Amino acid sequence: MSEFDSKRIEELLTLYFIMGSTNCDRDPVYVLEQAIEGGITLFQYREKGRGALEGKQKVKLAEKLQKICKDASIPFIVNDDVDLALTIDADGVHVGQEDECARAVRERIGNKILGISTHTLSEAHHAIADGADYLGLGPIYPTQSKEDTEKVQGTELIQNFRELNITTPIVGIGGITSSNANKVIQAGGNGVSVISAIAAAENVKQATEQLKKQVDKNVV
Ligand code: 3NM
Repeated sequence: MSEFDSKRIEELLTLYFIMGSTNCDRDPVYVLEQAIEGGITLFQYREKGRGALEGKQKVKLAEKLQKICKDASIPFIVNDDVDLALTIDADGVHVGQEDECARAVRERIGNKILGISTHTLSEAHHAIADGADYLGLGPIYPTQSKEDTEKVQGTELIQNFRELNITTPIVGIGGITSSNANKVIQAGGNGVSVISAIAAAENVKQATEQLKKQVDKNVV
């Protein structure tokens, strides 16, 4: 487990913004600053997809975005790149089922935050045994932001996990907007994770505020 207890992880998951350069048609620095002003609670650097930065350029953008997060006391998570997370001393790592083995990641990152994407009960049990601080469940709704997703799960997946006594912090992901975020929380999610609802919004700050309001209203 990480240095954060699960109550704190639950709070951090409230509005979890994920972004890389390929998700923005504007300067990612500007988008992140606006999202922070709007009230995000956690940030994940996910530099993936066609045209994603590599090598030094990837590290450089990571460092820029990390500094913005640090100044705002928003923990900075790196998607699926443990070397990068260790190089820049990020606050945590998020891995999927197809990424580096979660148990090995936990060993390498010590008490940094570890998030794991899971889609079935068996994956969830393994993730928890491997030392996950939180589970990412998705895609809850159809998404344009990731090509190789599992089938759409609906909020039932979150509800099922809770009914089966999975008490680990859960964040929903995939197609979440301010119109459906309430359902993710009502099903038992601790928060919502979004790319396009913030990164592609015309007014990033306002879109973030709207999402935050919907989540806060439903968190018990
Ligand atoms: N992971 P948006 S869905 C990064 O199902 C990611 O595990 C998913 O983007 C999963 O908020 C997804 O734009 C994309 O739908 C989420």
